[in-house]
Amino acid sequence: MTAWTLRAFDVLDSTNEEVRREAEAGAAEGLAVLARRQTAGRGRRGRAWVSPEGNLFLSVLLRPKATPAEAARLSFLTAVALAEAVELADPALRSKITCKWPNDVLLDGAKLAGILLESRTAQVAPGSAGGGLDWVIVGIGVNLAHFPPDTPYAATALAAHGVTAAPEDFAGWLLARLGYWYGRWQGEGFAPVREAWLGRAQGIGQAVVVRLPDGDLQGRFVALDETGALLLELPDGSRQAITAGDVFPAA
Ligand code: BT5
Repeated sequence: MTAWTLRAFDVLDSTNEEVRREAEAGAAEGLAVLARRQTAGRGRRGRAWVSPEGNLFLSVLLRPKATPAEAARLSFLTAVALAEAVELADPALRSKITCKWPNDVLLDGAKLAGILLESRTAQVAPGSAGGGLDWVIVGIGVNLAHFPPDTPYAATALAAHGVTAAPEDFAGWLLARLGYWYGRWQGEGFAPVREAWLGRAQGIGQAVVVRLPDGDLQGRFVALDETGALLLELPDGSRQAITAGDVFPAA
C-alpha cells in the first residue's frame, strides 16, 4: 500500500497543476494535494471543472513502472476506489453508485465525481526503445456539497442525497481505497480492477451513444475488454473497441 504525503491548501489554480509542478521538481510518488477550492479546475480535453468550496479536489502523484497504455487504466482503478469511498461515507448508497466509462462515478445515474489522468513520458535518447512513464497525476473531483445545475450530463452531490461529508474525511477514505487498489494493480495487473469495475458498471448491456470527435456511434455496450476499451456492438452485429469518447444512454 502506498504511503501518502498529504498537503492541504485553501485555494489553488488546480490540484493537478500543483502536483505537476511538484512532479517536475522531483517529488516522490505518493504526494497527495488537497485544495478547498480551485480557480482553474479542469476536466478532460480542455473542459472546465466547477470547483466551489465544500467539494473535494484531490490529486495524487504516481510513478508506476508501466507503459502509458497500462497507466491509462488507472482511471478504472480510481473509479472503483471512489465508489468504495462513497460507501464509507454512507453504506446505504451502495446500490446507487455506478462507474461510467471511462472516468466518471455516478450516484443515482447523475455525475457525482470526475477523474482526470495526466502523464508525462520520460525523455529517451534518439534511437533507443520507447520511454516509460515519468509520472502520472490522478486528479479527482467529488461533488460533496454542491453540483452545477446546467451540465450536458446531469450532475449531483452527496448532500443532495442527505449525506454530509467533509473534504478532509472523504480524502482519507479515498486515499485508503486508492492505496489498496494501486497495490493490487501493481501486484496483479488490471484483471481484478476490471472485475471490480464491471461489478459496478453503468449501462452494461444497454443501448448507448458514444460521442466521438468525428461523430456519434450508436450501439450496445457489451463489455470492457482487457485493455480498458469499451466494446460496442454495432447494429450490424460487429464489435468496435472504443478507447476514448463520451458515453450517453441512447434516447
Ligand atoms: C472530468 O472531466 O470529469 C474530470 C474532472 C476532474 C476534476 C478534478 S478536481 C481535482 C483535479 N484538479 C483539476 O483541475 N481537475 C481534477 P470531463 O469528463 O471532461 O467532464 C467535464 C464536464 O463535466 C464539463 O464540461 C461539465 O459539463 C461537467 N462538469 C463540470 N463541473 C462539474 C461538476 N462539479 N460536477 C459534475 N459535472 C461537472
